Amino acid sequence: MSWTNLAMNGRILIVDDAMENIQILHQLLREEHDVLFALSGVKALEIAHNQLPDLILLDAVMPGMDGYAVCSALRESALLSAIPVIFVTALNQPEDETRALEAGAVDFITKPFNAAVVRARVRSQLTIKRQADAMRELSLTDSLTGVANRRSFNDTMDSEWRRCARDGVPMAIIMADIDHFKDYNDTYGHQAGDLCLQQVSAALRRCAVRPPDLLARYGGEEFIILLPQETRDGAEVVAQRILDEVRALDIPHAKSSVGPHVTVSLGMASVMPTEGMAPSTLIRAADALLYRAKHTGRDRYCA
Ligand code: GH3
Ligand code: MG
Ligand code: MG
Ligand code: MG
Repeated sequence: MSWTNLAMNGRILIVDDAMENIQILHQLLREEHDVLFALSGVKALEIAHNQLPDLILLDAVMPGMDGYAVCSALRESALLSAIPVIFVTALNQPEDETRALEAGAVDFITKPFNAAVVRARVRSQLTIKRQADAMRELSLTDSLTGVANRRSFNDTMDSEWRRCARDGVPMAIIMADIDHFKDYNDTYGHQAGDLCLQQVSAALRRCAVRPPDLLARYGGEEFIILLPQETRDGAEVVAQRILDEVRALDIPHAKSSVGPHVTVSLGMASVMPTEGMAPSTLIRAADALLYRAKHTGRDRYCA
């Protein structure tokens, strides 16, 4: 797929306090894009949260929350800050445009506008947005297994930690490390090792299935599973399921001291997060328990 194709069929939110202005833009864009609309700044933020549009066309002058305030609020939201905003307004002074760009807008269109120019500017911003989304996705994904990478894990861990602390709910993590994987590579070759990593990560994925759960590749043959809002008992059930799923893959490993198939060892730690405690304390605890699982025979979890 080319970058140009990626720009088609965006989801566009039009924000204006006058319905006739919304209708004009809707006419102009509806053939190429899905169009949503809001008649106030407050409503615009609500729809943006629920529908995550690819682009927002924003009026500047509106009663209550004006376009500049909407734009600033979008920039401050972790969820919404990547959505590009184009001002579409009758304001036409350089100060108005400067103020919009300073508030975080990517473009500024003054009325009366030319339809073809508006369409072209919309397409161009959608293309940039898609490229940025694709880059972001790449930067957060492990290329071998397709699961989240360590950077992505750290970001999610930090935000889920704060959420659990705020909501007063527990959090668990499981560290998983393939047993005798160096011997596996030495026996079956590095390509077979890569395939094994893909199969094990798929098995782990089947064990962490609730929406807030996150599986990430933490290091070479080490995975980490974040289980927000999970109790200690619940996490032990997940750990046991992981051991079973990996055994069930039945991948031959003749040199393993536990085999003759591929197994994993797990460290599981859980805690009631608080703002004053660092998420790394939980990771260190799971790591120490993984070490214990390794030294007490492998193919088991320690909690
Ligand atoms: P233990 O049971 O104590 O965990 O032993 P181990 O051999 O699994 O542990 P060790 O840390 O000594 O070896 C990890 C191996 O994982 C060595 C490394 O070559 C291999 N490895 C790391 N990343 C990859 C990868 O992307 N592909 C393949 N094929 N192997 C990898
Ligand atoms: Mg207006
Ligand atoms: Mg290992
Ligand atoms: Mg290891």
